[in-house]
Amino acid sequence: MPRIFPRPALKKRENTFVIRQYGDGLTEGKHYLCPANELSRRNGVIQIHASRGSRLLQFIQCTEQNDQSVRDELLAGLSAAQAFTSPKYLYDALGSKLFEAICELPEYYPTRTEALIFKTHGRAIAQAIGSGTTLIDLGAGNCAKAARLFPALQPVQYVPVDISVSFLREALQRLQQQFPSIVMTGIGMDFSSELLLPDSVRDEKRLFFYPGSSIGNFTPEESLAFLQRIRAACDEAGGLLIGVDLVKDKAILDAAYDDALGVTAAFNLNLLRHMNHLVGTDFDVQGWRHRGFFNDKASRIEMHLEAASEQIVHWPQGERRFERGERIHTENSYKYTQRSFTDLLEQAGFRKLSFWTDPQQWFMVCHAHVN
Ligand code: AVI
Repeated sequence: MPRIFPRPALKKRENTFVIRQYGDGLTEGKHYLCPANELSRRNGVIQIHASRGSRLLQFIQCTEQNDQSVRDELLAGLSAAQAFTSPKYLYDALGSKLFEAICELPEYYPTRTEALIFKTHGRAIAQAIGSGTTLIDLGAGNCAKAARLFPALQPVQYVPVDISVSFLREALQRLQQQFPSIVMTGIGMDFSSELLLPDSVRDEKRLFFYPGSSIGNFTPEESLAFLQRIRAACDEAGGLLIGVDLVKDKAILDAAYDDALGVTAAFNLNLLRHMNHLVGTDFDVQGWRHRGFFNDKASRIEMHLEAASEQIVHWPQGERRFERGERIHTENSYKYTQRSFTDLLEQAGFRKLSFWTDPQQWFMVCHAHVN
């Protein structure tokens, strides 16, 4: 256990990290400063030295946000011949709320269809996995989807991972009270590019949980690399539980990503506000239109922002002119068949695959073993 200093005792200075730690007699909800010599770094991952046996609710911020690399990435995309942004920039605070609203829309079937599959086949899914897992929830958000699995799965440790530990704090505190026997470790990490977990995450029987068809937001090449990283992070008893959206009628897909209320449009347009904040661009949101449609050749939904009239966008040290009708490509959401996703999993080295689907075969939950 590190000695952890309550906030008044230590001012933030170079080589200290603000960490938050709860439970085991420590005051709940306080921030602590932890001197660098009580943390270690392995390949850039910041770790707190906490004893494995202690029942702690622990939060670890692994990936450090680098404002300059965010600016460089966004401006490179904005300046490309075909302008693009990574879909991760759709999720500022407002974007995350708009995404939650999308999940409630009648047109957006994935969330409720996946929930139906878990409800209908929960017992069979838990049987395929077995008990005693280290449940690693990638993109955990409010942790609600994984929490529904706790009674059936009885994980030994629950490890929600999201871009920032602060997103996880409230949800995890609540869950720890509800499930006091599960060790909980919240991790702040951009897991889309690396998956180096701190030592306090058990190696044994890791089950990576990636619901919501978020795998669809990677290109197939990125998906393969991501699945390979997951496989490499598992021991012999490890596995993956993943939600995958399936190819279906174009009209259903188009409506899911261009709803009548315009919530998906707001979600997409909000990216421009987020960019103005991150890189100092002067996008005028009213000058842009949402486009969301299924591209059946590429088997993916594409989201774009289209200039409604000529737009000149400025930022410190640069500008770009967009003709009327010119687009910024903001997101892809790939749709798979059971066959195409099986191929991807097998290529990544997974075995013994099980699939569960809904009566309309719109969505699929899949469990895959490492061995
Ligand atoms: C988070 N992800 C799985 C959603 C999707 O369906 O691709 C994001 C989204 N974009 C528009 N609507 C929802």
